[in-house]
Amino acid sequence: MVPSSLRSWWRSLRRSGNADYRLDPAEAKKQIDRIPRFRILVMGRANAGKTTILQRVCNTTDQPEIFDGIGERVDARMVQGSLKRGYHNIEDELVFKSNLRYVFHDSCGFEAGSEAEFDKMKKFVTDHAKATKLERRIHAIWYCIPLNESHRMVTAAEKKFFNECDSGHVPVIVLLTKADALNLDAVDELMERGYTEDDAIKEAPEVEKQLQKGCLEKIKGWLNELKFPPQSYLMLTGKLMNKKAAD
Ligand SMILES: Nc1nc2c(ncn2[C@@H]2O[C@H](COP(=O)(O)OP(=O)(O)O)[C@@H](O)[C@H]2O)c(=O)[nH]1
Ligand SMILES: [Mg+2]
Repeated sequence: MVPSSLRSWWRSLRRSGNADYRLDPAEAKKQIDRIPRFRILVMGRANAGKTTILQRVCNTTDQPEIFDGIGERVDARMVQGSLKRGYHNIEDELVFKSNLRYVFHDSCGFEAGSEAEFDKMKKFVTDHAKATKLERRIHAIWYCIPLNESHRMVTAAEKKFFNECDSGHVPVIVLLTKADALNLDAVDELMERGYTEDDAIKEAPEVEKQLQKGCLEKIKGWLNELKFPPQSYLMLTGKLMNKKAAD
């Protein structure tokens, strides 16, 4: 059974639906301490910034160690080699030595459009969402959407996932990554309006905030229409990507 306080935490996450939402660190710690290992499925297209977030959360720049579904170590080079060929296994557990409390699964594969990979991901979500043993369950899904490609923020892959994948009670949180790319967009926009480069750089943070807000609204507009919309959205700005916030 899921402890009731954990359920109420999920409910509060669901209710918040707010990009600025941050759990009080003390409360987060209390909840996380209830679970021996926090298991998270990380999704998002290649280069969305998935590995970077996991490293940030685990306070490391190391690559994760990889174990297969029965706890045998998988040679990292093999996985990287096979990753290129598209044989990455969602069941593999990614663990960082620096923080053994987290176990990550990387969905890498279905975003490229393969129906078989999508079905595998969906089965993984359904199986692990229902798992009766808390230890085997996935506790959250983090769906990374990068903001550096403004023309393709929400692609067919995101639409398919949020239309077809019912994660049950497992919260899906959209992480908006690479928000810093919008700073450059803001500078460009100001220079197009006739600002000098220096003035544009000075004024950029304000415009950057508006661009962030605009991206968030657009993404919410697209995803909240779908059958299984995310529970919440989190903009990973510089502030949130720094070490203290990552804790
Ligand atoms: N500008 C910027 N680059 C990022 C950010 N996060 C990741 N990157 C870069 O994007 C590339 C892909 O990141 P990675 O975490 O490997 O993506 P993954 O393929 O989803 O695991 C790397 O070169 C990262 O350094 C970010 O927040 N801002
Ligand atoms: Mg990666």
